[in-house]
Amino acid sequence: MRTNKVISLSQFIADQQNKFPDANGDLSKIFRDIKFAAKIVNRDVRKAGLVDILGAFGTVNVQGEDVKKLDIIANEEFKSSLTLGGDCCAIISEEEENIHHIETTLNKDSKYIIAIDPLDGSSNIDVNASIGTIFSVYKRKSPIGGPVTMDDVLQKGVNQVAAGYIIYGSSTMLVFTTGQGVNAFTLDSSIGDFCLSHPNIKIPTDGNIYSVNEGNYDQFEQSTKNYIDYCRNSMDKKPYSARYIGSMVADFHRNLLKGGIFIYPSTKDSPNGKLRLMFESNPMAFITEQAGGIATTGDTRILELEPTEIHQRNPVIMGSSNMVRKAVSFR
Ligand code: P6P
Repeated sequence: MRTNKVISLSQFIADQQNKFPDANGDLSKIFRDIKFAAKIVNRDVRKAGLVDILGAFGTVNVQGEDVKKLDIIANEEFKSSLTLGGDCCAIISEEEENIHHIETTLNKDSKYIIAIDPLDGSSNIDVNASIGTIFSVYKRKSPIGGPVTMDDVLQKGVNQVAAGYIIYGSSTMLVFTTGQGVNAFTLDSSIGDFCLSHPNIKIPTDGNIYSVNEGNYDQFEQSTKNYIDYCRNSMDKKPYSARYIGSMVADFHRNLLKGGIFIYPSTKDSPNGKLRLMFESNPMAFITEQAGGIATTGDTRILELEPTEIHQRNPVIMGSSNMVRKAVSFR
């Protein structure tokens, strides 16, 4: 008799926790809180077209971008769930300029800090393209119970305890790593839980998909142009395909499963590129490396970048190791 044992996210994390004798379950509770918020945001994303929660909220976020109502809702949802869960002492969010301190009795004595992009790719909300949530988990460096400092939140990507994303696509998936490989869980709405669907994901070392906004071609450095020209005219293997959704989580997830390269390079207008180190680059770089890929600025391993500002940006080249090496060889 076939036994399709369904493994839920909670069961998987509990099992992983058992492998770490000093683990006390706090990280498992962070995932519990993220999972809960993800289900709420998923519900709102799925009904976005029905309830009047679409359209610009009329404000702009710290990035100077129009904020859609779902951005606000998602940000509040994750903050609320992590606060009520009691295991997170501070949050930095792409939607907020400064540190969000959580000083309830429980939270202020916790050791975890969350960096989150609550709804990445939000310009795609109105056109029903896949969007996502991206998160990182860090341990505070200053003494537990004291005020959370900028030094606690501005940590190099190598210090991440965990990183992951939720993609609200044709199905809703939670993909994460705690440094023990990459695993993906698909939301089964019939039981209301995320179930293991893609264990131990490894990104193919090669691929034929390059993902970059070629509308910015004229603004790119010559080395980036040369690599794009190589992909367009490549004669040394089957032709490359250009795929660009404009939602990092969607472009990243496709490459993770099929192989490919994602590039958001520096441009004349944005010398540091567009993607944020703390909210997009670091978590996706951690996942990339754990899946066997490479994540670089072109000059530096992303996870080694020393943050100086909460919302700083950096150029990004990440994906299949052989493709990234080829792209970097043009620099
Ligand atoms: P562009 C979404 O706003 C985002 O931060 C990423 O999800 C996405 O990869 C990128 O910006 C798209 O930027 O300039 O190509 O529209």
